[in-house]
Amino acid sequence: MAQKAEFETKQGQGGETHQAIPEKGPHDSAAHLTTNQGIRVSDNQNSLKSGERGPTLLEDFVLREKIFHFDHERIPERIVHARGSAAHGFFECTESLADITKADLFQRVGERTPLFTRFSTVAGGAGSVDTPRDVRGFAVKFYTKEGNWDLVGNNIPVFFIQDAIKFPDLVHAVKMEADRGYPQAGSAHDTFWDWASLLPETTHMLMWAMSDRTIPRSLRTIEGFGIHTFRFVNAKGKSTFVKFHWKPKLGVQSTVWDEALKLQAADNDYHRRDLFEAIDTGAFPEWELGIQTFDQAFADAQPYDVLDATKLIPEEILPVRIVGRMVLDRWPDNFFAETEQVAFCPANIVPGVDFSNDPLLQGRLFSYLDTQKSRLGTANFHQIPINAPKCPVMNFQRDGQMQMNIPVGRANYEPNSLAAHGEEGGPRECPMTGFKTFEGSADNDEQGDKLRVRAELFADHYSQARLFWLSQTESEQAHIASSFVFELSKVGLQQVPGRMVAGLRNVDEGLAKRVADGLAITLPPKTKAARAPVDMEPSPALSIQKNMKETLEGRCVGILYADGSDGAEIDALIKAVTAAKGKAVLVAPKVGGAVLADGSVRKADGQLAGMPSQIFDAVALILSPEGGAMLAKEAAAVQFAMDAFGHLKAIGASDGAQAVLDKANVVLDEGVTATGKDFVAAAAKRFWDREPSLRMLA
Ligand code: HDD
Repeated sequence: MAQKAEFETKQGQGGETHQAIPEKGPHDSAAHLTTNQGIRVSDNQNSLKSGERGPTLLEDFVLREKIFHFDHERIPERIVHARGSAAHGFFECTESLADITKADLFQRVGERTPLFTRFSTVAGGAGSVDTPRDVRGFAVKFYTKEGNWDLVGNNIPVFFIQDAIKFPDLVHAVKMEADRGYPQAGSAHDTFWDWASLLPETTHMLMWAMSDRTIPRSLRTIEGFGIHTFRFVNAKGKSTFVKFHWKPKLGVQSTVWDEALKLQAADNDYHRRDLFEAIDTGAFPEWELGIQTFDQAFADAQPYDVLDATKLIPEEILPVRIVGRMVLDRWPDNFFAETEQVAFCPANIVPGVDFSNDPLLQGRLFSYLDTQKSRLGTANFHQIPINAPKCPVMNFQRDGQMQMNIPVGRANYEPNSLAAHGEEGGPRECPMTGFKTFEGSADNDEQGDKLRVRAELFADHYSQARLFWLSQTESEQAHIASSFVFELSKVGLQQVPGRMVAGLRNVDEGLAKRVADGLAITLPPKTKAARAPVDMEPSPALSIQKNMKETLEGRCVGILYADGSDGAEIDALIKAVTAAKGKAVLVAPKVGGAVLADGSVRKADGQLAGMPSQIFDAVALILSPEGGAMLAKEAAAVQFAMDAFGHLKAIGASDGAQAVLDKANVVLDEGVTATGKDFVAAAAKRFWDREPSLRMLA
């Protein structure tokens, strides 16, 4: 019987693979499978049974431990920003800021500080798609020599609310509805718009949320913002207000709405895969760090309050000074250990950086530390490797669940006189170099009374929403108006769309009318503004289209070919795309490839049915007349061309592709070219002018 069991064990293990791995010798323990107690496991395929067909035995500690650990693998996901992707990298100081901050990472040009950056969507769960219309989180943990500094921002420079006390309402309203459990990862539903339409302070951020900023092409092409006004403090104790900006090297790039929707079906992990592949191939994503710095006199002269997180400072008024760069050059070794367990907190600052009295920021200082305790389960979450500072950590905090350190000696209190008597006394305060909170109160001269109020200028909810609107191109305005229509069209509560449009009349009458028309509702009376808006000069820096970089770098070209295609034409295009630092991907009806005109077989990177054109920035169709005629009867090929055209992308086509283009209603314009030089130039752009001929926009 025993012999039989042994025989069955080996069979059950899937034969050859098991046999092919030689068992290591007794001294080579690294490769041995063990339990968590270090006991070597002889059989990882069969549980311990009473007899060949008998019940499994409770005694089986190998089975019990394995299942026990598995049962507890998941931790609570983040209450917001649950879906995220992250990478390691470094910050390099390119300009010394010693005059305005003593923060060590900004002192010496060329010095690098390791960091870990996590991007996220906000509303969806951890397993939700990458491309819903949503704000993107942009959180950076700098492991400085003086401790960790977390800059926890978003890809939009303003926020929905002015006071942290409203955050739980925002999150409850936007996440899936309490009774029905949907929608996942989207704001186009009753509760979000019910709440938002009742709160005029959301208007400015809503304008951004309805713009193409919330449907980014890639995480590599989003801006990042610290949003709040922070402080820098220099060695003399002087404070300077500062706002932080991350500017992507590749410029800001977004998708169009229909493309974003189709991407959800084409690839759930579109942004995660894109980030992974960029790092994997050595095309390291890069951002510049910029700052806007100002003093109290500047703040006092603005028509808005710099402590109000629903306001920005236009770059044209206060230019952004580039002081460093961030490069992401290493994918995490383990998703859970690093991306999931990383714990950001805006309260993590270093000497030389300090907070302002922004009431949104002040509330955040509590929330993040608090949430990590329920998410990571212990007050010792700072000891998890991804969260641990890379400088010494020494204090008298002790014990707690999952304590990983073994402090030695008796010194667990302070002050103590143990050192004077030959024992280890432990660390001491550092009055000279330790963190000191900035003492000045220039921005808080009303301290004293306890008031549940907001400062006067916070009541202006529309001036900057209008500034944003007026700064957009015609095409961007059409996208914003259409997004409002789309989102409000999903709202069933009768009272909500009109209420929203009534508020938009304070932003722009034309916008309000377009949204009302798009919903086929009568234009409601204007909402009375709590404070009359002021006129601000448009800021071209707030437009994506006005600032797009015409570059193929980091962009991806899909080349569709089939039996009979010209191999030389394919090769020439791959060469030209690669020379322009783009990536060429070969798509054929069958993944094994196609037989080219010269009889050779060219393998594809992907099958047509699994690689629709929305995953590319531009497409080329290199087809023989026979291949073109064949693919004109293939819906996926026709859709490939039709979507590329509809998503305003460049299309390079050989003569033989004409039948597919005709079927796809692709008409000639400056974005539709032959597959040579002109196409490579066109592939670096989007053709916004094409859009009005293709879809009805509000
Ligand atoms: Fe927050 C996570 C960004 C306001 C409470 N937030 C979180 C993350 C980002 C932001 C990027 C994900 C970090 C990661 O990748 O792990 N949050 C912002 C920005 C805000 C903001 C830019 C406004 C300017 N947040 C905000 C407020 C509160 C919170 C006002 C509460 C009072 N945020 C949280 C949180 C989260 C969080 C519940 C969820 C998971 C976590 O913290 O670690 O504490």
